[in-house]
Amino acid sequence: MFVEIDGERRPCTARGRGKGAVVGDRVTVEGDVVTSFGVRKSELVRVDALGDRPHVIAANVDVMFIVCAVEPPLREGLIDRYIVAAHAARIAPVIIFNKTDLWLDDDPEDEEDFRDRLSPYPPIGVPVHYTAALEDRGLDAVRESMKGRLGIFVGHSGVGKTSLLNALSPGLANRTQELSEQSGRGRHTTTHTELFTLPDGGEVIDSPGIRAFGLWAMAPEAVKDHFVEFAAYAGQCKFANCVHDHEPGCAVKAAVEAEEINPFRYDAYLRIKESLADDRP
Ligand SMILES: Nc1nc2c(ncn2[C@@H]2O[C@H](COP(=O)(O)OP(=O)(O)OP(=O)(O)O)[C@@H](O)[C@H]2O)c(=O)[nH]1
Ligand SMILES: [Mg+2]
Ligand SMILES: [Zn+2]
Repeated sequence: MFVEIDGERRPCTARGRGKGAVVGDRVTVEGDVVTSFGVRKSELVRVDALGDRPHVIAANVDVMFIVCAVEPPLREGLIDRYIVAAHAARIAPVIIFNKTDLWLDDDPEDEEDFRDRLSPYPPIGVPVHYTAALEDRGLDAVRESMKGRLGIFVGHSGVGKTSLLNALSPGLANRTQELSEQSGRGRHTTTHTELFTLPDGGEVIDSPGIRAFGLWAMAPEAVKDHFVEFAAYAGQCKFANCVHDHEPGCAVKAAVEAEEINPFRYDAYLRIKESLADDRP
């Protein structure tokens, strides 16, 4: 692993407890050996490829930048899962919708459609920033939300996470490019998770794109606690342990019917809850 010491990146090995260190950890180094890491203020966890073991992706993250784009196709389902994971880990979620150059030049209806689909998020406290990384558009708001914080870029492969990083900090571009070329692939797909220090202050972790995001160790009954818009109604449900599904006298469902809660978000809730129930042994 690489450790940044006084602004310099050094290759290190790990021993003992140090082997558990992940990107974002503040580590203790003896010589070039990582021996330990500090108490974490947050852990971003997901299920590994086999679907059963928890895997800490990053530590100490303050803000999760959920990157999506005009293409590959926008999937709100993935955004909703990321928001649940962020909330569970006490990480602030922010959405970045990238490649807006592809809509602005083409079809105005396209733009309206995307803005519409992302409209449920700001009211629940998740800002949406519209960017075009390749044209350096919309990045100031993103820079502002990075200051003094540790952020992570997550989202599907090809949405432009690494391009955003390069646009935010042209100084970092060269090195990222270099690494990509070394990998010898046609596409500059990110293959490992790495932390970058931004010149304007703040740090950001670039991570490889993923297809799906497994929520580890979350009981289906707990998912409701991570849909913040339910909170104002949940206390009025007939049953104290209501999971806002088929129960009679459910105030959350009533709020959905009255369109006080966004029906798409409610559907996302049911889907996530059910997917976790299916996963149970
Ligand atoms: N038109 C347009 N293309 C973009 C923009 N940002 C990125 N791209 C292109 O989208 C492709 C993927 O960009 P990357 O930055 O490698 O995407 P990534 O999210 O890092 O992908 P992974 O590392 O595989 O997860 C590249 O061909 C970029 O040039 C943008 O704002 N507009
Ligand atoms: Mg990348
Ligand atoms: Zn209810």
